[in-house]
Amino acid sequence: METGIDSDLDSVFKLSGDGRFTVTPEVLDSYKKYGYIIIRGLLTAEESSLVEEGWNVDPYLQPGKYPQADDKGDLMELAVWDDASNDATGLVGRSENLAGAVEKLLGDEVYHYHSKFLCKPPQTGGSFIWHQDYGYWYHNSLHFPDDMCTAFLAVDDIRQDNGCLKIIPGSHKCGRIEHLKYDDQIQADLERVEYYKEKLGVQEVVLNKGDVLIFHSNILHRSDKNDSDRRRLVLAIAYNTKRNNPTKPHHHPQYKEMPKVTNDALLEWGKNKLWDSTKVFYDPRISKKHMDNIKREASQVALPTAQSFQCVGECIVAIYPLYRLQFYL
Ligand SMILES: O=C(O)CCC(=O)C(=O)O
Repeated sequence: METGIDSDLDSVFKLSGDGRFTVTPEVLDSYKKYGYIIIRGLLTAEESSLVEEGWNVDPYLQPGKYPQADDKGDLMELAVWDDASNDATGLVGRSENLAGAVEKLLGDEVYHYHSKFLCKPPQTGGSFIWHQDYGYWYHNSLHFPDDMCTAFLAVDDIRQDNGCLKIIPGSHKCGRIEHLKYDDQIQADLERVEYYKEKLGVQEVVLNKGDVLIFHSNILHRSDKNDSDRRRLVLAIAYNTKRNNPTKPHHHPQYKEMPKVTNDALLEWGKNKLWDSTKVFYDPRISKKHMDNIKREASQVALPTAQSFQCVGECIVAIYPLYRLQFYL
């Protein structure tokens, strides 16, 4: 069952008249029930454009961009960094409206685990397979999935045709699902995913520029290739709580205080646009090495791959002459 019309979405909220977001008991209940909330219009068009400049023109970010191919070779462009920073992206991630809401949803002080821009260029931007973020974060010595979430901020309008996120609402209640190796890809156990899809439905998350989806680290999600002529740019900010400090150091940070800023800090920054030279961008080779380790540990699931079809084909070609031969014997 796939839904996806805007009005079908549960868990959708907006700012109050004074531009603040409040986590009311209803918001909290919704997050606990569905594992996500959407805040419409977290950023105005002007604020969203400042974030977009982070991707387009931040001179420190440009060399941090790297391509990532999906299983079909379709390319996305990414940039990943650990420190929240003092420029456009960091000031959104640290804002009272966003970081303050996340603290209320998770019930503790939060820190910046990492941020990334995910750009699906028109026509070529690749897909993501079914996974839970905690399916991977589990391997980083993090123990409490309820203490982690991602804020998925739409920097462009995101529709079905440019690769919107698909989520299974309520799947955070299924706990961490085994992530298995299918061919060369690590995905959530697809037999279980099929069951949850049937039981809970799939929600296509259509967002307007400036909207944010905040989702639990165990929500199952995926997205399709960008088949449109429009780019799909997202800023995804991952948060962790102070009390869930990873028990072993790894390639993302341990707890470090993340001072919050007022909601107008982004527009103030926009007056001078001083890009933060201290941001350290992630080397994709580290994440490749990390994923290779996870792959080594994961169980392989046999799939009818193109290779096995080819193998069956070759057998038929080999056996057919023998079959014909019997008529002559
Ligand atoms: O950008 C997307 O569509 C999905 C990204 C994602 O799931 C991830 O980075 O874990």
